[in-house]
Amino acid sequence: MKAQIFGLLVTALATPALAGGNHAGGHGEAMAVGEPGKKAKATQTIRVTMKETGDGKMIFTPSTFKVRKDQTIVFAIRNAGELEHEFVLDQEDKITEHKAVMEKFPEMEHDDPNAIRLAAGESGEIIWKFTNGGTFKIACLVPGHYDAGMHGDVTVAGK
Ligand SMILES: [Cu+2]
Repeated sequence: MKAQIFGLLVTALATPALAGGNHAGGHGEAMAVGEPGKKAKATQTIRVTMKETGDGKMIFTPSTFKVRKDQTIVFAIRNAGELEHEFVLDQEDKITEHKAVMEKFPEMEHDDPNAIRLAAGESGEIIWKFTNGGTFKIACLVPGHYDAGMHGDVTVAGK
């Protein structure tokens, strides 16, 4: 239900260029960034910490990732900060759309396989299979957090 509402909001907010565009995937089809993976197929675990810093920034550590196409990764994510944070993995234009929706509707929660929201001190994981080469983003879309530094790049090698 929440996911459906989110989909409608994103559609409503999409710019004409995006709405009329021919971006890979399209509505209801495979995501360019990949698909939920199976833990038994994972070949690497990447530990990621989310936190605020003493000088007012918010960060992912590490914030750059290099993986290979068709690799399944376990992202073991820990919120070591004092605020709630989230880890969203997606292509850059989807992150931008989602960020705009979150700024309008900050209470919105989502329940997507490519995202996890963690309270202070909590840990969780996302198991993801990267099915396309390219550069993708991770981000925290709690309003203000992206602009405080909470984003990073995932480079997927291979075509
Ligand atoms: Cu955050």
